This record gives sequence, structure tokens and C-alpha cells, in this order.
Amino acid sequence: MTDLSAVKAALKSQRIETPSWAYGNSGTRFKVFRQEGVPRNPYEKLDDAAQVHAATGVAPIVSLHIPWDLTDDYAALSTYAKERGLTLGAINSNLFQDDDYKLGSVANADPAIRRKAVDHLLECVDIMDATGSRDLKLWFADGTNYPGQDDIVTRQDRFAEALAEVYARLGEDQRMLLEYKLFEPAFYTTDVPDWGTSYAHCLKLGEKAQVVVDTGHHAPGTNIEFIVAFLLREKKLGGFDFNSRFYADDDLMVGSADPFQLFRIMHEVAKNNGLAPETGVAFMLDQCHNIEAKIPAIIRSVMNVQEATAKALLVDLDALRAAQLAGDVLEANAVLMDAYNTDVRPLLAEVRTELGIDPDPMAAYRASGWASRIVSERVGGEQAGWGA
Ligand code: RM4
Ligand code: MN
Repeated sequence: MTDLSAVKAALKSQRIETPSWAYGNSGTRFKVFRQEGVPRNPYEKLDDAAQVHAATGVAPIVSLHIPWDLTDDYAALSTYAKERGLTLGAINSNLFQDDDYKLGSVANADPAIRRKAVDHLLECVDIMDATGSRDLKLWFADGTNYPGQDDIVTRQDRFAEALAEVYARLGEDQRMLLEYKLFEPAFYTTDVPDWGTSYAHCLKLGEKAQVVVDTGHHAPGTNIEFIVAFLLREKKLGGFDFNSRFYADDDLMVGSADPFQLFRIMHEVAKNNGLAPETGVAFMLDQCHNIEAKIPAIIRSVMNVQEATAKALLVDLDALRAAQLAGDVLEANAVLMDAYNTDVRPLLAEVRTELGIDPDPMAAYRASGWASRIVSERVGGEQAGWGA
């Protein structure tokens, strides 16, 4: 039997980190649709993030993206966050939007471009020192489009060298989270295409280097929960970039296309102690809200992660283990499905009431009046976007 008070305690202590870029304008490579009331600077993004935290009670951390969140005083930004009950989370580097990086950043054949790329990563660690962030999140667009374009092994050597220099710069409590992605923008080889490549680099670098699983970055049909379980066993799962996809890296609201997959992932997390803060798994969102209102979409996403987590926590692990050991295939599967098919919304409403917030986050946000306030107040200036 599952202990309901332990389930509730785990749900109350889970932290879901929201990405600053989700509050800004975004789109596809075809069109960015602007929305009224969108933040014009990192401070206004934090104001919006505070609304998400107020509505959900579990989203007090905000990841930044450099240079999208460039500001001249990161310590001041961090103070501004604290005054709103927030902290600054992962610092995301950007080595994919500069003309110099056409043929790659840290894997570029040109040593001057590699130097520039590594300097950017070192600058991100300086920013982490100022913001108090724990994690440097690295995603590289590096790769090639045509067979023969560059040497696969030499590019790995350049990667290893660059990562080692940045790793050496990390402070005692800082980590490097290395993301992987199957393809895009490179269409032939990608230098960090899968978890195995990321894992191999992290293993060589040391304990502070960890793999991050972006749920949109796999080939269709990939068993993501297997990767999660394996990495947890190896103590190499640094965190998630949650989002949902139907086709490729769609960056839709987490849990929207396949809530069952999200449950299966969270089951491995919960079962393998991944919810304990000391395990160090960061539950981050990495999404864009191109056609839907951004703040309520982020609230919905946080709720989707919570629902999958609650169902995962309801799995009767004793019954599951007994069925597994007895070789009772149908019963083992039934135990898992019983948890998945539980309506956890009343449980989460109770959790929220016990946290002292509205049991219905979407209704609470609607009632706050924030959506119309930002439309009338944020007039003029340049709206934040991803600079594409
Ligand atoms: C990449 C990757 C990174 C994110 C950027 C915006 O595809 O997922 O995590 O920082 O997009
Ligand atoms: Mn990502």
C-alpha cells in the first residue's frame, strides 16, 4: 500500500523550473507570432514566472538563456528574483545564433572560433557565480550536413578539449549538464546526438558533468524511460528538459501528446529515488508557446508534470515487485496501469490547499487579472524573443 502522506510530501517538495524563453515570443522557422503583454526584459519575465509560482506553489526556479537574458547586473537580477520568492536556475548557453558558428562552435575547424565559443561558456560560469546558479546547461547545434564535410573523430576531440576547459572552471557546487539531440539544425551528423555520447563525455569529465534528457530530442519510438532508469543507476541523470512532441523537437506543452510516456518516465524517476533533492535531478521545462497564451500554458505544463508525478508515486511498489518476482506479467502490468488510471486531480487539489494556494491553478491565474494587466502596462519597447 502506498503511504498517502509521503506521496503528498513528495508532491509538495518537488520543484519545477520554468524557462525564461517560454515567457517571450517564439515561433517556428516560418513565423514568430507576437503576443500582447509579452515581457520586454528579464525582469518582466521574472514577474510572469512569479505568477506561475503563485498559482502552482512548486515553480520557484527560472532558467536563463544567455544572451537572450543579457543584463548588466546579474546579482541585481538575482535579488529581484528573491524579492518575488524566486531563484535563478540553470544558465543556458547559446552557441547557435552567431554567424561565426555556421560550421560549428566548439567543434569548428577554426581555433579562433573554438576560442570564442569556449569563452562564451566561461562567461556563462561567471554569470552563474553572480546569480548563484548551480547548473550550466549546454546544448550544441554542432554537426555537419554532408558526408565528408568534416572529420567525425576530430570533432569529438575538439569537443572533449572544450568541455574539459569549461569543466575545470566550475565551482565546487556547480554542475555541467550536457544535452544531446538526434538532429537539427545539422542534418547529417550531430556531434552530441544521443545520450551515449553525452554520457561518455560526462564520464570522462567527472562527477560534476551530468546528462540532461530533453524529452523532444530522440528518434520516434525511443524508449526514454529506459534511458532515464539507466542514467539514474549510473548517477548521471542531471535533469530533464521537459516538453512534448508529435514529430521532432516540437517543444509543445509537456504531457500533451503522450501523458502515458511522461508517467512512465516519472515512474522510473520516483522508483529510483530521483525525486529526492540529494539525487540532484532538475525538473526543467524547455518549451515554446507559439500559438497559445504563455503564462497559462506554463501553468498547465507544471500541472501536467505534477499529475504524472502523482500517478508515479501511487504505484504500489511492493505489489509490483512481488508480481515481477513471481513472473506474473499481467499482474505487474496491472499494478502500473492502476496507478496511471487513477484520477489524481483531487489529490493535487488537496496538496495545493495544504500549501495555502488555490486548488485550481488555472482558475486562480484567470482570476488574478494579471493577463489583462500586462497587456495594458507593457506598451512600447521591444518584446523579448528568441532572436531568430
Ligand atoms: C535547444 C535545446 C536547449 C534550449 C534551446 C532553446 O533545442 O533544447 O535546451 O536551450 O533549444
Ligand atoms: Mn532542451
